[in-house]
Amino acid sequence: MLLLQFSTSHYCRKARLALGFKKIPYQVKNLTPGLHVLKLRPLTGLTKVPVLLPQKVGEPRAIADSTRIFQYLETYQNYPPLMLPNVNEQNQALLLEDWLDESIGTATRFIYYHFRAGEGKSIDPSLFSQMVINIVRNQYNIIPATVKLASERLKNAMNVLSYWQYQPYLVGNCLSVADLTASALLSPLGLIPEYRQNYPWLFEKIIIIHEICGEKLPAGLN
Ligand SMILES: N[C@@H](CCC(=O)N[C@@H](CS)C(=O)NCC(=O)O)C(=O)O
Repeated sequence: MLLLQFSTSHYCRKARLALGFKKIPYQVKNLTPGLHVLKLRPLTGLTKVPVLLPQKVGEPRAIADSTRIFQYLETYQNYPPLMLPNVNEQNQALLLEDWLDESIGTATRFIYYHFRAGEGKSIDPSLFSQMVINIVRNQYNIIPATVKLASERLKNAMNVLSYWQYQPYLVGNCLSVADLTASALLSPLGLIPEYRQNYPWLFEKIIIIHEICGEKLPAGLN
């Protein structure tokens, strides 16, 4: 299998966690932001990574979107399962996945790029890195007012998810789409001292799940 990705994308990390959890061998191809559209649009009709190419006869040519990739991988190889056996618990896990994908993953993007352009500029002050950061900030309208909204949203998310520190899994008795999604989409916060200080339990969970999935730890946690 081949995963088309941006190396820094937390949604691509989500797909890698699932591939690693299921121990499915794969390769990655890092696309160049901007030029990625030329490759992706003809393949999927969409413009976002991750996109998974199964590269096998009888399998779909391309699967776009991390949620669809999870669903595909579950049918491709159901063990170890990503979906929970109890229907109510599985629905709860899917709800958490969707909330994390659509709301929280975008909020972490705002906080992360704001940090990298300001307090965290010294992590990579190179002209190229700052140029990429500024392109992303413009693309998503990352300005102080939207960053404030994202920060409030994340504070609420931490309250909602805080029960996780007292139990091994977000839903039910085994690892699910919810744990993998939270680990990937909140991982960019590991670089930001304020979050590491306030929510040490979150980063303990992120580290454990990365170890289970055989995925390299995100920056700030290694
Ligand atoms: N809902 C999508 C979100 C993926 C996403 O936002 N990808 C970003 C990178 S983190 C992207 O490809 N952006 C480029 C673009 O929008 O053209 C998923 O879960 O896969």
